[in-house]
Amino acid sequence: MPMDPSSAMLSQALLLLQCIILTLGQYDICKSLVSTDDGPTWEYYACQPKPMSMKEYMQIRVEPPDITCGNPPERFCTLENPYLCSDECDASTKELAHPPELMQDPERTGLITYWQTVTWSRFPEPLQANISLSWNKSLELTDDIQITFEYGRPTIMVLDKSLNYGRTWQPYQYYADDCMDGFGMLPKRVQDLSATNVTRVICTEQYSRWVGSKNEKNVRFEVRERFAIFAGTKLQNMDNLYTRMESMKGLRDFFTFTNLRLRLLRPALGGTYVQRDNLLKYFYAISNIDIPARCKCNLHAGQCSLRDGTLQCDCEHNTTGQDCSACERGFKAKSWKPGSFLPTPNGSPNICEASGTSDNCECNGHSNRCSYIDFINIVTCVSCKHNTRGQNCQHCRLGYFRNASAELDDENVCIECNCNQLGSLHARCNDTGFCQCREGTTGQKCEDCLSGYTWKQGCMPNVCDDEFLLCQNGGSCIQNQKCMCPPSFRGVLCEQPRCQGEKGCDGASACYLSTLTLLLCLLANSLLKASRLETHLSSDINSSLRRPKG
Ligand SMILES: *[C@@H]1O[C@H](CO)[C@@H](O)[C@H](O)[C@H]1NC(C)=O
Ligand SMILES: *[C@@H]1O[C@H](CO)[C@@H](O)[C@H](O)[C@H]1NC(C)=O
Ligand SMILES: *[C@@H]1O[C@H](CO)[C@@H](O)[C@H](O)[C@H]1NC(C)=O
Ligand SMILES: *[C@@H]1O[C@H](CO)[C@@H](O)[C@H](O)[C@H]1NC(C)=O
Ligand SMILES: *[C@@H]1O[C@H](CO)[C@@H](O)[C@H](O)[C@H]1NC(C)=O
Ligand SMILES: *[C@@H]1O[C@H](CO)[C@@H](O)[C@H](O)[C@H]1NC(C)=O
Ligand SMILES: *[C@@H]1O[C@H](CO)[C@@H](O)[C@H](O)[C@H]1NC(C)=O
Ligand SMILES: [Ca+2]
Repeated sequence: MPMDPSSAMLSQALLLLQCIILTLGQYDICKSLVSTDDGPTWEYYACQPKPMSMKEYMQIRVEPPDITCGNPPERFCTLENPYLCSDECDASTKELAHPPELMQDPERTGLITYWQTVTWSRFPEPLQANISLSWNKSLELTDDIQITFEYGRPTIMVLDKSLNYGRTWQPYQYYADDCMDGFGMLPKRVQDLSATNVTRVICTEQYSRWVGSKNEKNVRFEVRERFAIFAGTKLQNMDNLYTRMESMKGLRDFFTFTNLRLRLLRPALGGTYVQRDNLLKYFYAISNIDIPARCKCNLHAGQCSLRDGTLQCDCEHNTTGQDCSACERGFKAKSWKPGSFLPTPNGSPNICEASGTSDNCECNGHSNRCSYIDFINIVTCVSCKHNTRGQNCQHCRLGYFRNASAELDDENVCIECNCNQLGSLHARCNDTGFCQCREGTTGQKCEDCLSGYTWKQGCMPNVCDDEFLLCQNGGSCIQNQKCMCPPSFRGVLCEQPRCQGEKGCDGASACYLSTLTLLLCLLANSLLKASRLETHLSSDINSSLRRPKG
C-alpha cells in the first residue's frame, strides 16, 4: 500500500524518535510506531517508569508524637564537646526549630537542615523513636537508601518495610554497633551474600560504630551491592539481573515496598558508656532521607505521576489501576498478567486484549486458554479461574453464586455459598446466596434452627420444651433434647414407671399397664432378691432391657 508523503514523513520522524528513546535505557518505552509493509503499526514493549527521588513524595510520621525537640525549648550538647552546651532547640522560633519535614527538604549547599529529637533526659528508659515513611503506592528500590544523621549515627536501629500500606511489617535490615548484643545476630555485610541468599535479612555493624559525628554520617540500605551480585560491580550486565528478577522467587518483592519505618532504638553514645551526668548530648538528628526508587507498574507503564495527592502509574497496554494491576474494562479477553523482562532486551508487554471479538473465545478474563473440542465443534475456555466455569467462564462454580455488584469479568464475580455443612442439603445456593436447608433449619446459610428445633450437629426436633415442659412425672427438660427422669420413671418423656431388675418386668408395657402386673413385678422382684440366682440373671436382664421395645 503506497503511503502519502506526510504519513511517510511522520513515520520516519517516529522512527527517529524511537531510536533516540531506545538509547535512553532499557524498558523505558511502552510502545513505538514501526513501519511495516502495511504502513506504520504500533509495537508494544514491557516498560517501567524512571527512578525518582521518592523523598519528595513521602509522608513522614514520627512516634511518639512529642519526640521532636523544642516544645518546651531545650538546650543540648554535642558528643565531641559535651561541655559546650550552647545549642538550643525551640519549636516556636523558625531558626531554632527542627521539625520532621527537614528530613525531606532539598539540601541547599552550605545549609544543613535537620529533624532533631528531645535528649535522653529520662535515662535509663531508652530514648527511642520511630519514623514512618509512606507513599500509598508500591515502589521498587533502584539504588541505596541513604539516611544522614547529624551528631552521630544510632548505635541500635532497625529498618522495617511494609508491602501492604502499613498493615503488616517485616524487618529489612538490622543495624547495631554490636549485632550479637543488640539483636542476638551474627554481624554480616552485603558482601557476604551470594545469589542464593541475597534476600536474607542481615544485621550489619558497618553503619553504627562511633567514628566521630562528622566523619561518616550515613546509614545505608545497600541496593546497588545486591544488584551487583547479578549485574556485576559496575552494573554492566543488567540483563542478568532482570532475568533473575523473573526467575528467582522473592527477588523482585525484596526490593518492593509501600512503606518504610526506621526504629531508632539507641542513640550515638560517643563511647562505650552512657554518661549519666550529661544526658543532654544524647539524641537523634536526621538531615536527609534519600529513597531512590521507581513506581511499581508491573511493566505496564513508562510514567508515574502525582494524581489526587498519590503517585499513580500512567498505565499502558490497556491496563488500569494504581499499579496497572488489572485490565481495563472491555479488554479482558485474557486474564491480566504483569509484563515480563524476558525475553531481553524488550521484554513481553502481555497487553490486555479486547474482549468480545467473535473469532476470539471470550473467557471474561478468567482464563488465558481455549481449547477446540472437535466432535461437538466448539471452542471452550480451559481452566477458568476465580471460581468460574462454563464455555466462556460465564458461570459460577458449584458452591458459588454470582456477585450482583460485580461485572462478569471481575475477579470477585463469584462468591462462595458457604452453606453450613450440617444444616444444608448440599453446597449449592441460589442466585442470592441462599442455601437449601435440611428439615428444621433456616437462615441464608442454614445455620439457624426453626422454633421447635435445637442445634445439635444440625437442627434436631425438640423432644421437650423449657416452657411447655412436656416431660412427665416431674422430669426436667435438658437442652430441649431429653427429659431427665426421676428415679422411678423412665422413657423419652418419663412416661414409664421403672421396674428395676425384676425378671417379670422385662416387658415394660406389662409393668405399668395394670396394678395387677405391677404387683406381680414386685413379687417377682422380692423372690429374685431372695434367690442367689440374681447375679447370674442380671446380665440377661440387662440385655433384655436393652432390647428395643416393639
Ligand atoms: C515503634 O513501632 C513499634 C512497632 O509498631 C512499636 O512496638 C514501638 O512501641 C514504637 N516505638 C515508639 C517509640 O513509638
Ligand atoms: C491511596 O491511593 C488510593 C488509590 O489511588 C486512593 O484511592 C486513596 O484515597 C489514597 N489514600 C490516601 C490516604 O491518600
Ligand atoms: C550466603 O551464602 C554464601 C555461600 O553461597 C555463604 O558463604 C554466606 O555465609 C551466606 N550468607 C548468609 C548471610 O547466610
Ligand atoms: C488500548 O485500547 C485503545 C482503545 O481504547 C486502542 O486504541 C489501543 O490501541 C489499545 N492499546 C493497546 C496497547 O492494546
Ligand atoms: C462483589 O464485587 C464487588 C466489586 O468487585 C467487590 O467489591 C465485593 O467485595 C464483592 N463481594 C464479595 C462478597 O466478594
Ligand atoms: C433465593 O432463596 C431465597 C430463600 O428461599 C428467596 O427469598 C430468594 O428470592 C431466592 N432468590 C432467587 C434469586 O431465587
Ligand atoms: C447391668 O446394668 C447395670 C446398669 O447399667 C450395671 O451397673 C451392671 O453392671 C450390669 N450388669 C451386668 C451383669 O452386665
Ligand atoms: Ca534537610
